[in-house]
Parts: sequence; C-alpha cells; structure tokens
Amino acid sequence: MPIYLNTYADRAKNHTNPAAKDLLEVIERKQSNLCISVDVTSSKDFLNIIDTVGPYVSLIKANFEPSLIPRLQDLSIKHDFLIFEDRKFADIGTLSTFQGNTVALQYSAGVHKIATCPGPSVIKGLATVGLPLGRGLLLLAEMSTAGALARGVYTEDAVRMARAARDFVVGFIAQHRMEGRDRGFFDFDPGVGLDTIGDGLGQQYRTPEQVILESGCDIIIVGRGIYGKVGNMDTGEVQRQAERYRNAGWDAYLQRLKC
Ligand code: 5FU
Repeated sequence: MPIYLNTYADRAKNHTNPAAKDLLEVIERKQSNLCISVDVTSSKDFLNIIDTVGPYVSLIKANFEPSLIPRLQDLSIKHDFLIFEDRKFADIGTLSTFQGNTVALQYSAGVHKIATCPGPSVIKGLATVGLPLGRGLLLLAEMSTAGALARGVYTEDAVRMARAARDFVVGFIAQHRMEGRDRGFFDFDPGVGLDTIGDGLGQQYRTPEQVILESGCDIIIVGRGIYGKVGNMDTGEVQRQAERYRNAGWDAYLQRLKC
C-alpha cells in the first residue's frame, strides 16, 4: 500500500528514527496533524499561545530564546506535544580549527528536536549531535512563498540528500508529497489557511484539504490563521481556531485513508 495511505499509527510501528516515531505516535494519540508556528516577539504572548493551543497540536514550531526552554518543556509535558525548533543551518558543515564543526556547535547549544538545513556536509555535522540524542532532521525542499527559489534541481537534490541519510533525515518542509508512493518520509506543509489565500507579502495559503488530501502531505503548519494579530489576543478565539484547524487537518487525513 502506498505509504501516504497508511495510518500514522502503522507508520509509527515501522519507523526507526525515535523522533519521527514519537511524532507519529503523538499525532495518532491526539488525533491531530496540526503543527502551530508561533512567530511572536513577546515571551508572554509566546507562552500564552502555546498553553492555549497545546491540547490541539502535536507539534510546536518556534524560534525561541534559551531562557524559555524550561517553561516550553513543562508545557510540552502538560499538553503532550513535540518541539520543532526552526533554524536554518546555513553555515559550513566542517571547520578544521574546531574539534567539532560549525553547524554541529550551533545545533548542540539548543534543545531542537528537528531542524532544517542545506548541504550533505551540514547533514553529517548535525547527525553527529542529533542521532545520539534521538533527534530527526527536516530538509527544506519547497517553499510556500510566491516565486521561491526552492524548486527544480534544488528540490530534487534535497530528496537525494535525504535518501542518503535516512537514519537522521525524517522528511521535508514541502508543498506536496516529495517521495512518491513508497517512502517513509514526513512532508510538513507551511502556508495553510482556511480564510485567506495570502498575506499580501508573498505568503500563499492553501486549505488543509488541499494540503493533506490532494497533495499527500502529513502535517499542516499554521501560524497567523490561529492566533491572528497578537497584542490584544482573545484566548477563546485562539482556542477555537486551533480546534478548527485540528479538525480540518484530521478530517482531510481520514478522507485520504478512504482513497
Ligand atoms: F519554509 C517555509 C515556507 O515555505 N513557508 C512558510 O510559511 C516556512 N514557513 C514558515 O511557516 C514561516 O516562516 C512561518 O513561521 C510559518 C507560517 O506562518 P503563517 O503565519 O501561517 O503564514
């Protein structure tokens, strides 16, 4: 059976990367393929949003300050979600004057479960730190922004690099299923919105149904569709939107299983 038609639970049973396995199990347990992207500057808003949406998400994507890590870890235990620190590791993989290497040093300083990066040497550098800690890596294969350069040969190379490092690379940030019908990689899709098709600055939104059912992706990444403009946030509304996106993502998955 094509892997994207398998249940998350079945995929969890067979996955050899512990971070990917954990994520598949959380998704199944919470019946949520929703990842919230928390892109806010105030720590108070950041923690409030996460505490509010926690019950509805399987994953939090953020770029957070190290001082917030203990509180974030408490919330991840309270609400049963995983943490995806979104960093673009764009430095070199090896640097001869160091015992380690540049990206490995960046990576080991945080508590990232998953990260994005370019280049095979960078993957190798991150794997030296991430694999012993049971982490997984996502490669940026495609982008949701209009006119993005991540396409064509770049995208094909990202898939090739992932295949060459299957133990550590668990999938892609992408706009559609990257690996055809037979592979076990995740496809995380940002650029998801139920009420609008763009933000006026190049971001392009598709619905959970387009992303999960039509494009065969696994996880929807949603930011402003859930928390809108921060500042005078209505917690009840954030909760309502998180539940709405969770339900839309899960319904699309259930429909896909019937295909
Ligand atoms: F790689 C990508 C991409 O192609 N599109 C994105 O939108 C990443 N993103 C991130 O997903 C973006 O930087 C935000 O962190 C998030 C989407 O947030 P939004 O508020 O739902 O537009």
